[in-house]
Amino acid sequence: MAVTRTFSIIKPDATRRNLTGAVTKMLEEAGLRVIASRRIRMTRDQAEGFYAVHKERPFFNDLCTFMTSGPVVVQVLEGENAVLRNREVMGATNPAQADEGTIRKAYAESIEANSVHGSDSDENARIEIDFFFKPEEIVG
Ligand code: IDP
Ligand code: MG
Repeated sequence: MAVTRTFSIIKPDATRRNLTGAVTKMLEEAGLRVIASRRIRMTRDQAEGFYAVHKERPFFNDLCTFMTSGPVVVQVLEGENAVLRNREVMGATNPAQADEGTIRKAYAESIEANSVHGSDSDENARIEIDFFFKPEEIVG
């Protein structure tokens, strides 16, 4: 298996409850290494651009409002098969369906306020990393 990269966001519901460290600990324990990290307040434009693939979905407007409602922590994660590894430790989108031991099972408040984002493919990981980070900000 190859060492690859993925993109993660610790969402406003988690930063509000001071869970940045707790979420990051679960990522690290899953074998992922934080090789870039920045706490930001997303603008509406950033949220709409980042989630453009979902713009026809009924939850798009609320999702952009939620993602701009408080600080988020954007991160680049590196590890063996990082995209899949991160999706496994994140758990299902809907926390009611998330497995024990996952971040969303432990911390998510709802299907919307579900504590973390993670890229769903290597190609999207590259696009999402480029959306928030310059190459020199990533130190692997
Ligand atoms: P993912 O984050 O597990 O990849 P996606 O389907 O890509 O899930 O959806 C992006 C985000 O949109 C979710 O993490 C969640 O915050 C929000 N979302 C997804 N489905 C719903 C829904 O049915 N209602 C409200 N928000 C949703
Ligand atoms: Mg997704």
